[in-house]
Amino acid sequence: TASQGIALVDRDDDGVDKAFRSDVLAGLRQSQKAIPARWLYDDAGSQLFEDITTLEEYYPTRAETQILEARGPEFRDMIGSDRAVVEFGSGSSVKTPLLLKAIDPAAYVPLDISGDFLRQSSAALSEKFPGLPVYPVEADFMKPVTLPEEVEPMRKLGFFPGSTIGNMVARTAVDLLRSMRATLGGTEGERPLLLIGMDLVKETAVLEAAYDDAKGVTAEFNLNLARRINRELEGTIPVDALVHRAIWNDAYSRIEMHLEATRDLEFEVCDEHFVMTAGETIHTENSHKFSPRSSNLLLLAGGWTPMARWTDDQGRFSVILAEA
Ligand code: AVJ
Repeated sequence: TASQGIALVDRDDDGVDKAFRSDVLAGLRQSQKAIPARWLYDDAGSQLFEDITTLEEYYPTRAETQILEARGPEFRDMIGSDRAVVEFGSGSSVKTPLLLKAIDPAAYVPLDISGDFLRQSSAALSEKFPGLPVYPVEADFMKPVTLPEEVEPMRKLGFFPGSTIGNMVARTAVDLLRSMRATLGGTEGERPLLLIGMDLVKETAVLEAAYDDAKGVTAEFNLNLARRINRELEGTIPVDALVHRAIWNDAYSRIEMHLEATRDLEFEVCDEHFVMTAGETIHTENSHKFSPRSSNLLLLAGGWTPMARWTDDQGRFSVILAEA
């Protein structure tokens, strides 16, 4: 595609990521300070997230992996082997090989905004599946993406595991689902399919523990955002004066991560002055949790008709197959 080989990050003369700077400054000017969750995932943040997935309290990765392991034959029956699997956000995880092993698809097309990450995970997958054509595409999948012409004639299966959809507010999630439809194309008789992971509502204590683990790895993941701001945006945030909070917002059916000021404090970011009073927070992430009904409603609003759903043996997490 046109974007292949071209870095998608727009930097100023000092090497500062312009979108990061404008998101942070705009977010810190709000009365409820808030920074989009995507900025949690620099190299250190991505590594910390990988560590989170192995924690006792963090059940989603294990629950979804169990579903993908157990349901392979059903996936193969419903999806077939003639499709190209298009993964939104190329996983370094074990989930992708599980799906590829189960359905033995015609091609694999990982989409990712980070070219480095994309090349690494594509190389690892090609080694694991020597006969599988792999066509990595460096792209922002929040918008419709033009796929390589080799896969154009094939029917598509979109794959979006991890309940990443849960990080978006409903309006953004619907926009993404519609973009996915556009990316995957298809006609009346050639409808694309989507296999999507969506985490389920459960006991508040279980949810809050999953996002505030005893070892403090999730706290480090959250605090890393403040460190990243200090590092990349000439920030003077007193990180020692912030604490990690994971709060269940029942009205919005989501876990919220915040960084809370333990005292009145002041700091600069890119020469702009900010103040926080004790107890005030910076909202850093939403992780929406779904019921079977709310997940169906969201998918339908985004142009997808649910066809089948699976949960792990403890009913914690769901994987849904939907048709455009
Ligand atoms: C990768 C976005 C699905 O919301 O569960 C884990 C991120 N944040 N612990 C999630 C996350 C804190 C995770 N997602």
